[in-house]
Amino acid sequence: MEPGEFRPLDEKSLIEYIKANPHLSSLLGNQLEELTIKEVGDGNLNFVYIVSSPSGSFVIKQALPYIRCIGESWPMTTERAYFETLALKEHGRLCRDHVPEVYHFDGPMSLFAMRYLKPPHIILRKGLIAGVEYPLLAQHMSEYMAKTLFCTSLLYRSTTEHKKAVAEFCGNVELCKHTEQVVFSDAYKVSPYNRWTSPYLDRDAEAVREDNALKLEVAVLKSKFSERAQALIHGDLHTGSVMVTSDSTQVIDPEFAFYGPMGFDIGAFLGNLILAFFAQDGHSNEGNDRGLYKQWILRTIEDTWNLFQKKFTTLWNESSVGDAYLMAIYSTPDLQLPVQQNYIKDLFHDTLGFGAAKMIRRIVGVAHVEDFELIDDVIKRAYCERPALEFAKMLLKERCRFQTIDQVVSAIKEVPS
Ligand code: ADP
Ligand code: SR1
Ligand code: MG
Repeated sequence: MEPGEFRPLDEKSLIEYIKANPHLSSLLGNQLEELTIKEVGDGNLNFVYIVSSPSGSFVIKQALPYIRCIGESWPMTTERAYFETLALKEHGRLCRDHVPEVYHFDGPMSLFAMRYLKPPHIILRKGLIAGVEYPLLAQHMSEYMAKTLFCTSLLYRSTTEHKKAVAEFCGNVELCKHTEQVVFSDAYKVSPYNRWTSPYLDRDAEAVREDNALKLEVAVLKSKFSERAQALIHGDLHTGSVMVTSDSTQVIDPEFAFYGPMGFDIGAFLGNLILAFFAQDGHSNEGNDRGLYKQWILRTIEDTWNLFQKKFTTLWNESSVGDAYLMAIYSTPDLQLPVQQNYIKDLFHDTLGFGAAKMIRRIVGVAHVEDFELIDDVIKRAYCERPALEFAKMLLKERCRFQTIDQVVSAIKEVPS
């Protein structure tokens, strides 16, 4: 094996790779004879291996030069592993409790090693499908989002620090272009990649493509996504990017990270919770109508936003050292409060708009979510997807009429099911 050259690994060749790397070997207590390696990647893009020995463990994630769930026909830069590592390190520094530690990075091989999130950690989306409540989820996710977003914004950073970091993450352009295409464009036009629960949603997908008011609003969001370097965002913060137990919440998979609008992260998380809500009827059975669970999801949506807003404002009050709102001008009570209120109001409307766009792309775009896909009965699936799509279209177009998250939750409750 030549060092410094890219080669895709498999469960066998990874053993040789680890043996040739003293740091990785030492993480396994140098017990390489009793190594187990298992590929577990169930995400859309990459290959993920769990590596364990009797004395240690880690996860290796490798990016191949294409999108895994589509195949080699959709090439994708392997540099994404570099940006994922960079974002994990930066977000981990700011929020140690909710981001796995990175142990190793290999640029030419487009791979990195990180902490293995052991069972009972599971992907949040799977827990939501199974109907499991996570009492600390809102607390943890609001903390993660408040810390990572506030501390990488101009509310906390100097213009010089901020511009330098923005410039570095501009290198993640291919992943940004991918999101521009699949979230903000393809769903609104005919695209060979689009799919939906056909024939039941044929007319609904067509209605999205014919909705000019919707297209005007999504253009506003696309422009904000491409042009606003507000903070270092995760960039793909759906419920498949969070691993949970009843007392631990870990955010993985920030390969789409770049300096973008904060609302794209908060919206991704809340929008995916709303999808989980609408999917519940498809997972109900005689023993459990999922009624109580739906209420828990709605409470979690409300708590996440309200706690985020509180924590973000507290950080602002305690550490307003950035160049955006200079203390010398804005520290007086008659300015500080309105400045914060305006900022949070805009962020709330961005959150709703981006959250709605993320819902729409998961119903009529290329990549769908297991919340709906695991509903085997396609008529039942379409029956869950249609109200979710209708709600998302309304939310995207009318986001600015909502003042509070409980108004949004009330609107969800009013959707006939
Ligand atoms: P992709 O970039 O392809 O979306 P993910 O980062 O989402 O890949 O990881 C795919 C799967 O690998 C996850 O759904 C999870 O099951 C597993 N996984 C990823 N990172 C870890 C980790 N640190 N610990 C345990 N399992 C992990
Ligand atoms: C082909 S689109 C694959 C999607 O999976 C990732 O999680 C991103 O959301 C991306 O858009
Ligand atoms: Mg993923």
